[in-house]
Parts: sequence; C-alpha cells; structure tokens
Amino acid sequence: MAAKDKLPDFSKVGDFLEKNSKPILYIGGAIVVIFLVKKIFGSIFNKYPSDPSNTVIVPSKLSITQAQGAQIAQNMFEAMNRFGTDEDTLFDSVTPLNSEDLKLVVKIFGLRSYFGHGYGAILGQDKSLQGWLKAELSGKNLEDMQALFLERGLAF
Ligand SMILES: [Ca+2]
Repeated sequence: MAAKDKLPDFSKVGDFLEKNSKPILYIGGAIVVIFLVKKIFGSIFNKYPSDPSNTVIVPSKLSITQAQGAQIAQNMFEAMNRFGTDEDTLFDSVTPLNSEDLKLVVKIFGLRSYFGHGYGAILGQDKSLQGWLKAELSGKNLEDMQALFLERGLAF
C-alpha cells in the first residue's frame, strides 16, 4: 500500500516530463540511437585501415617538414571534404612524397569522421586518410592512388 501512496508523485513527475520534456526526450533518444548505430557499424567499418597515431616517423628519412606534412594533410582533407572529389589535388599531393613523408601525412591526417561526401561529426565513421581515399575515389583513380601508396609501402 505504501507503493500505491507514492504513485501520485511518480505520476506528477511523469506528467511534468510528458508535458515539458517530450522533445528533449526524443532528441536524447535519437542521439542514443545514433551513437549505438555508430558503435555497431563502427566495429565493422571503423578505423580503416588502422589508427595511425602510433606510427613511428624517422625524421632523417623525411624530405618535408612537419609543417609541410600538415599542409599536405589539410590540402587532401579539403580536396575530399566537399561534394565530389578534387582528384588532381590528391594525386599532386601524394606523387612527390617518399615513403616516410607519406607516413607522416597519414599520421597527421589521423582518424577523421566521414559521412556521405565528407566530414560528418555525429553520423560519420572514423576513417584514416586511406579510408577517406577509398570512400572518395573509385575505379582507375582508386587503383592509381592505391598504387602510389603501395610503392611507398602503405598498401590499402
Ligand atoms: Ca567528397
């Protein structure tokens, strides 16, 4: 009977939530669903091909500076983070790089959330530079880019 006596209080709380917080609950629920979907699909597709954050770079083998590597990573990001893809910028970016340079660019690029045609913070999946390239390029362009990476010891 004690539980029954408390029921009106719970009902009031329920009424309050129903009247005032329904939109917030829906949004909260939607966010939970999005993160669950990200988690589930992320375990299948995420971090492709792998998180490069622990890659060891040998400075003496670099032909570019850290700043140049950062600029190249940014240029490649911008070439992909748009509707369609600026293929010329991608190939012009990778072609002059040696193996260590490309490793540095991949490391600086890190994992960035990809959704649809470019960056997507909430719905996206974390992808490495190679993951972005695989999502953005197709056919001959993808094969040619994979060949450039393979020549530099970074097959994907
Ligand atoms: Ca794009």
